[in-house]
Amino acid sequence: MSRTIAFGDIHGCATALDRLLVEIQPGQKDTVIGIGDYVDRGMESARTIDLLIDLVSKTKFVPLIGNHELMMYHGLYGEKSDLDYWYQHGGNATVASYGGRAENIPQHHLQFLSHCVRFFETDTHFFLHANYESNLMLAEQPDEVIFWKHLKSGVPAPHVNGKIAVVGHTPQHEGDVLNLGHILAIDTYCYGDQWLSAVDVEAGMIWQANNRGDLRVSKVEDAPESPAEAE
Ligand SMILES: [Mn+2]
Repeated sequence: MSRTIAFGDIHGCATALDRLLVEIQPGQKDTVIGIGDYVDRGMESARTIDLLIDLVSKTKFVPLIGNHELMMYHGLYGEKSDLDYWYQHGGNATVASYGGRAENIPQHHLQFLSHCVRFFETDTHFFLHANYESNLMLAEQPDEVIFWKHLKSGVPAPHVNGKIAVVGHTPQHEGDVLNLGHILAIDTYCYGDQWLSAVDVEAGMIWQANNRGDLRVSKVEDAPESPAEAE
């Protein structure tokens, strides 16, 4: 049996990620998608990247780019102002997890960052970090939408490809996956003391863990009849 499992925004919450991986035990037949924002804000970005690199050999792992990976990349390779910007948006926590010096970030972690991709799709779903333009091909989505635009500043119409979108980036402050029918929002605010979610998108199964190591399992709820507000 092969599964398609998407992980929401991790933001350095390695304890929660580790708990989910122990529970789910993804294997060689499973496609695992990281929705982006692996680093920043939480305490354990370095260990998070280690856990994700481990998934590369154990599963079919597709790490997407989030806006925080972009900020980190530009911070490390760009101007001083890019570094300052990253630090102000949670990069300080990431560097702290490497012992307080950006120079300590190992080469294989930088390589992992450079291998992250903008989007992924299956026959039924597509996956990207933040948001999309419904009438543009996935490869043509602008950076400011695919990496940055919150759902609360605009819930798009169903994409012309007819598939269900799976996105992160817009934190669901109550800790619950949001099902809008054509969009599944899976950032459940782990770094804000809520939950990290992993969703088997075909089975509609949700696993959630937090930084205390608690685990809960549920099903994706039916979408509301009337258009709902993204939190
Ligand atoms: Mn984000």
